[in-house]
Amino acid sequence: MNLVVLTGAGVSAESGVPTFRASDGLWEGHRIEEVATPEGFAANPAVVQDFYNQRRRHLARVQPNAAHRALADVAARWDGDFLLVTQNVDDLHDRAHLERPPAPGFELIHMHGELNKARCTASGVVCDWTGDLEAEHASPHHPQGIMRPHIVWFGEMPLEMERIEAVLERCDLFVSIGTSGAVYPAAGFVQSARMAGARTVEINLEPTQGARLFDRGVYGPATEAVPGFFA
Ligand code: BV8
Repeated sequence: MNLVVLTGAGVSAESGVPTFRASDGLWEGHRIEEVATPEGFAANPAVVQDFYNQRRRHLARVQPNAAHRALADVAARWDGDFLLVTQNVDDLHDRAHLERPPAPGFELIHMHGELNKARCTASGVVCDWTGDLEAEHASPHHPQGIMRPHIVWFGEMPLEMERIEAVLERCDLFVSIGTSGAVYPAAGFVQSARMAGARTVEINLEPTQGARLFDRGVYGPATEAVPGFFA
């Protein structure tokens, strides 16, 4: 059986990583356009680099939770193909799979990039980066480039979309975990899975706007609902 799991900020919430839809609509005190768009970066690279540096430093202080570990257990014992596509830019899934190595059919895709990576704006070279990035941090790869966060901002194409769509076309079970379904194209994956004839399940703290698109809903904190569902 081919499994696709899509995760969002809700899977990392109980690790202490803030979700996006805070009540005030701000994102850690910033308007999204200011810190998560190419225009915002061009206008004020120092504000954007600092926004990501703060999140990078916070990430170093948190740990994977029972939901990340439950998915790593599934990946270790799944005997078909299992694609875990996350919208999250944290490395909590990566760390959970390091602790519990996956079976050969497993693949993890960070479709919106990764906090602990940076990219040269001139050459596109991506490298691991866990320190602070200064506003005009010169690229070690390319004399004309500066380093930017390896993050997919609004208006930018998510990563590995062809691969994700090819896997969704032969999906048997699609499970969405901890995402509000507010952002496309990720929010459209459930429709692609349904077109492929997959069973679809939403696991979230509470029903989302898109709950009716799923065959089944499992509601509660991810650290309880995810291990429970895959037990
Ligand atoms: C693109 C990286 C095209 C940044 C992110 C109008 C209509 C439709 C689409 C658009 C439109 N106008 C613009 C668009 C496109 C736009 C979009 O969808 N905008 C939205 C706002 C309408 N999308 C894009 O721009 C995307 N690119 O379309 O490119 C293109 C085509 C060709 C060529 C070039 C370009 C790119 C979007 C990527 C943006 N980057 N992240 C960073 O992290 O710094 S988005 C960011 O927000 C996340 O990655 C995630 O994708 C998204 C939503 O967040 P969630 O993960 O769902 O988190 P949220 O807080 O919303 O929800 C948390 C959920 O968890 C809730 O349901 C809550 O109930 C639950 N929860 C909370 N606690 C728990 C829990 N569940 C369980 N247990 C708990 N304890």
